Amino acid sequence: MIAIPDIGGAKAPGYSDADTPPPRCGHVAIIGRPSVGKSTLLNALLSQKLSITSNKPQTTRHRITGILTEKDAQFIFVDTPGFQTLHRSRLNERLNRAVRESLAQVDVVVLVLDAARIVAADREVIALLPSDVAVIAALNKTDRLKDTSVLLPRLAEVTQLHPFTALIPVSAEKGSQLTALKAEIARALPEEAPIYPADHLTDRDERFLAAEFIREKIFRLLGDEVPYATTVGIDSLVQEGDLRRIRATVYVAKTGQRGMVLGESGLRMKAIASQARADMERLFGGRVFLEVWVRVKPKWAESDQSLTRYGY
Ligand SMILES: Nc1nc2c(ncn2[C@@H]2O[C@H](COP(=O)(O)OP(=O)(O)OP(=O)(O)O)[C@@H](O)[C@H]2O)c(=O)[nH]1
Ligand SMILES: [Mg+2]
Repeated sequence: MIAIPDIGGAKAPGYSDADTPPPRCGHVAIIGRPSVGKSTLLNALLSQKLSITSNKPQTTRHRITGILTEKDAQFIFVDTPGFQTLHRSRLNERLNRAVRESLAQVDVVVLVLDAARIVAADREVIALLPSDVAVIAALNKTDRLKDTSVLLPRLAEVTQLHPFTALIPVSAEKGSQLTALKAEIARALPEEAPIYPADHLTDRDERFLAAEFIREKIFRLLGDEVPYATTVGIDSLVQEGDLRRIRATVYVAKTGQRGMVLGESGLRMKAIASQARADMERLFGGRVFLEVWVRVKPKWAESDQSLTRYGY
């Protein structure tokens, strides 16, 4: 469990000054096809960079819980991998399973769509929606719409696809309409006492988050092939005062990919490590010494045994 670092006034409000506990609390799954902005939306809702994002589909490979505690409600958001059916692989089967499992255990679903267009892949996700749970459609990336007059017919189109509780156009990147989205989610949450203390941010530990930040830089700094052949393991994480010493290994599937991750004179690896370290220091609230190795592990994504070992 990682708590929100104290970065001067950014702490979530506590309950100590309230006489009664907040009346609403529940799990909110964020689902949608790849690249619609689910993880960007989670981070925007939390005002924290917790879940990794990139312009490549299937960046997220795990369920990640992000907890937001406000005066009247505790939202336990669950970011999920993009649901996809185009590419079949062992890894994708596990990612889709994670989406299905998330849907089985939630109080509210936020279905993220791209406000610009609804495609067949969105309909496949909609087909998974449970009928007994409130589903709110968030039409994301409204900042990208050149002509906002498309929004009205788009909302009419989306209404036909499922009995949504609400439809909210948002921009996760610009942070617009998030208050309206949160208000709709809160209305659909059960009246329950909070499950987590007010300052808890996620159920994931620092080892997981450290590996994810490294994976994000690989997605952002490498081309279209290598990120999908890559996973990251944390060999050790030792805390000495406010310094964390982290040793990580990037696993690639083929020898040639190792050189691509390292880059000429190791320069790409240097950029990956230094950007990942900056994210870790921000989230963990202390200094990080990061050492990253690259190893070839053929077919890591194709055997159930190694997928389980790498946390999928
Ligand atoms: N312009 C704009 N871009 C956005 C917005 N939200 C997300 N993006 C971009 O869309 C891309 C995908 O965002 P992610 O948050 O990684 O998408 P995701 O749905 O989590 O993707 P997967 O985890 O791969 O399924 C990134 O390049 C984001 O910066 C938005 O509101 N406006
Ligand atoms: Mg994601």
